[in-house]
Amino acid sequence: MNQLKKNAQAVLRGNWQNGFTIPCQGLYPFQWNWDSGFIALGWAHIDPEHAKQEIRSLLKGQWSNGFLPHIVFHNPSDSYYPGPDVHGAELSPYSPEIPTSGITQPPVLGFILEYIYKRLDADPSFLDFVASVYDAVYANHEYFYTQRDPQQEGLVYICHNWEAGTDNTPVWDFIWDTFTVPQYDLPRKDTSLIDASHRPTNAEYCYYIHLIELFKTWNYEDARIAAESPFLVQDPLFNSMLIASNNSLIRLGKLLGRSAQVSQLQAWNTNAKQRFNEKLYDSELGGYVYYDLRGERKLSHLSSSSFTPLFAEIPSAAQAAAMIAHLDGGRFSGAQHERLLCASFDPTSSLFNSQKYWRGPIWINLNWLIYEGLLNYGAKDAAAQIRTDSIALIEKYGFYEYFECDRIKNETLDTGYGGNNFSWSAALILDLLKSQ
Ligand code: 9WN
Repeated sequence: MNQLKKNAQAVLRGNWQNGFTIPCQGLYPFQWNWDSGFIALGWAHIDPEHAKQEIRSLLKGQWSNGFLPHIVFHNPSDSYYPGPDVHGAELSPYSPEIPTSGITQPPVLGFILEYIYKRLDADPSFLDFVASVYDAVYANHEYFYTQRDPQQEGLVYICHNWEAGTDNTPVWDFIWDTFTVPQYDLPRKDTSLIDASHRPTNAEYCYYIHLIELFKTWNYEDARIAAESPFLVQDPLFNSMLIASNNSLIRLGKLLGRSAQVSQLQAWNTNAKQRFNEKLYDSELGGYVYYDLRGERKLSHLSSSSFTPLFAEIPSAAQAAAMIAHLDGGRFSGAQHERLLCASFDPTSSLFNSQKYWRGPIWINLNWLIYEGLLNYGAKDAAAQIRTDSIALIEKYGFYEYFECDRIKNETLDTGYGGNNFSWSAALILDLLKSQ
């Protein structure tokens, strides 16, 4: 265990760039939004000052309307496509001096602040730090509820697959089917850095780039995006992250005497949790699903995102039991636990692919969220299983970006998938090793 800890620390130190941490050398050479949150939690186990710097650096990219971009381009690099010129965030009147993207990612900062505070045993100096960034994180939540919820129902939308963080989940296939896009010239770098068959296809990338091109023609104006974007989805993972972060900001806000902000957060959350359960729970599948707000239809497929409401304490006991069953002898684990937890997409679906990016492989950040979520509901066996599987994969292969879930295939395999020395895999293993 000690060696594993040392190796995890070495990954984070190796990816540290004097103020922030890149997710992975070469493949992801900038600061990513939700990566940074998980990475900051990892730093809290090594050096809390680095955790604070990580968060401050991310907030340097915040727009004046509260929006927090998915990438902050602190320094130039030509090893990633698309870079700042393609994103063109400067077209928005709200964008900051520093180059950023114009799309966001799951809002994890609120709960990350609370986790770090807990892991540091309620250190008062960390609470001072929380006080110094509280308004910025709150402004980000306010942005979501005022700009990303056109029907004022308590659920916010994402307008790009990269906002989901689960970039090529098969769920998006049903969105891509609804519109056509030009063939772009794609100077991709990722496919020459790692096995191209594990990455999204060029056809999928044309959709990704087309959406960015559309948003630029609208100067990233939210009202225009809400009215016209062909991709407008309510994502159970994204909304769970926002609700969990609301929960944390409420608790931290009480400690800090922020009563007006706490009342507003409580009002958002009451509404959000109720609507989430009414709209995103699929009782036939026994889990939460995505809602296509443009097409006004449920996208009824289970993925690892389906279980993340456990983390935000949204499900009732009965709903939680249905989800736990999928992980403990059900379709995600297999009846004989022939699959390690937790596949990123339903392994019984014809769209499942155990090697391809978000279409099946195991991701450590989702495992961490589900682990913590299972503990919220007292599901100790399933929690222990997902923790053990996560640690075993990293011990066997190293700190890869994603992993094979099939137990038999893992017996003969000698590598993880995607990038190696991947920061959040290291950061969250540090946290999992700490919590039992
Ligand atoms: C696009 C950095 C990011 C993660 C995402 C993951 C991947 C980027 C890409 O890498 O996405 O944002 O180029 O593939 O899907 O979750 O934040 O690690």
